[in-house]
Amino acid sequence: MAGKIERSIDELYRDDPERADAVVFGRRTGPSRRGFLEGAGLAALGAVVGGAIPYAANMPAGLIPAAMAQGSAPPKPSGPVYLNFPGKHDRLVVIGERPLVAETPEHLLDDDTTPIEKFFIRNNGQIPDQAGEPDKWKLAIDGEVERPMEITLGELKSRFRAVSQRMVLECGGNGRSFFSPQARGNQWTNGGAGCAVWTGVRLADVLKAAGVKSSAVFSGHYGADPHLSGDAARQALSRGVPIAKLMDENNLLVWEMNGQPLPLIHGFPLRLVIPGWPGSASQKWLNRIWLRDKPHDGQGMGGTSYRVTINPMVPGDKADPKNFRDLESMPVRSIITSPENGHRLPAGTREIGLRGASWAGDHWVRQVDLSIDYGATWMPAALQPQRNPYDWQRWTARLRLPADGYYEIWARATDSRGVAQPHVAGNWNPQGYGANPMHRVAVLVA
Ligand SMILES: Nc1nc2c(c(=O)[nH]1)N[C@H]1C(S)=C(S)[C@@H](COP(=O)(O)O)O[C@H]1N2
Ligand SMILES: [Mo]
Repeated sequence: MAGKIERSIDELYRDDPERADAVVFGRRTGPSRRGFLEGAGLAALGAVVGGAIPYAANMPAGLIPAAMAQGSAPPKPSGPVYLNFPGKHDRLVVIGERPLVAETPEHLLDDDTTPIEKFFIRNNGQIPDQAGEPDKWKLAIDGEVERPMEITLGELKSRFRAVSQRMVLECGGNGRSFFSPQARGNQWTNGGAGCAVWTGVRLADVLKAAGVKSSAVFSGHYGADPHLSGDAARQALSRGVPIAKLMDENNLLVWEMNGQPLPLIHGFPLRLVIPGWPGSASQKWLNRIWLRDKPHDGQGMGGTSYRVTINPMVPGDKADPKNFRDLESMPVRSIITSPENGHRLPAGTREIGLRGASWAGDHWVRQVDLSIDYGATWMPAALQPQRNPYDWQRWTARLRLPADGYYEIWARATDSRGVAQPHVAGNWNPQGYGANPMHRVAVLVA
């Protein structure tokens, strides 16, 4: 009988989290959904998560226990589909097959520098074939410049000074699966991000050589990947940024990743890296930068693409096109990279070591805090400095566990402006940008 209740709660959290919550926490009405876990609900939930819950009194209703969910999205009953792709780790999770999109589970982001095999993949179109000599690859810079140019990769390497910087690349939709109701698009958890060492020349040096006119206000980026339909007149993706961001010295024209030639899937032979903003600005297979006298209107600009609301909207409502602005700097985020969600420790363990990473778009992270009691108390992590702007910041912590049982460890980062991660994804928008709720992992001491 008890077994039946446990199984059904697990299933219920998958199928109908709201009802599962009502069953476990008791039905609550009124402005606060805060439930109190006791009696039959506590026993049933304890059985499902595999142990007593020392901080059960603090457990918030309306949040699926971390043992059963990554964030607030219920897991697929069928489980994840793992990527099978040359040179890639076999535990990257496929989010889409066509176009190919794959994310890195948080625990695989545990390296200081994300290895190529673990780096996420995001395509909007087809993967181009790449025959030919990389140094003969041509990049056009045209539009609002004094001297339009067509420059080869070989000339970029010989005419400009190369630099290497470790920087985060993050998909604009990272965290999208945490939105409720579900937003349209790839259902990323926190794994649409990685931090690699990028080698290339500064975009600003090259643009200065072309002579940026005062009429240039925006860029438009183009790549060689065919549109999914195969229609040669259509772009898979063509985004751009305002001129002030474009001229930032941290933007690179990149041909090496972690000291290796850029892999084809990451844009070989040449890509842009425009750190801190949605990854979609970092064009792969880059062959043209068009400087424009007005905001770019390429594929992926306008409407609700890569755009967030100006004033909050009712989740799920029809979007008012005038209420949107481009998503610029990515929001602050931290992830626990060790232990993995669902980690078990032997009974009697009273201390746990944690590692993680944190980053904050154009900003840096000034603090990461951890909680094992559902946010009642917080402990600061030891946070490492950045190597260079746009690097992520690794952190470590040791926490005391007062008793055996089921814990959720929550991580919350605060950026250099004082903006912290929320408990749940806010500012819902139709295509799901900017979701950065705290990451949490379940740990069982038993
Ligand atoms: N040419 C081209 N560049 C592109 C894309 C694309 O579909 N085509 N996707 C963009 C998006 S949305 C992201 S998040 C990053 C992902 O880079 P990665 O696949 O190297 O991880 O590439 C960007 N550059
Ligand atoms: Mo993206």
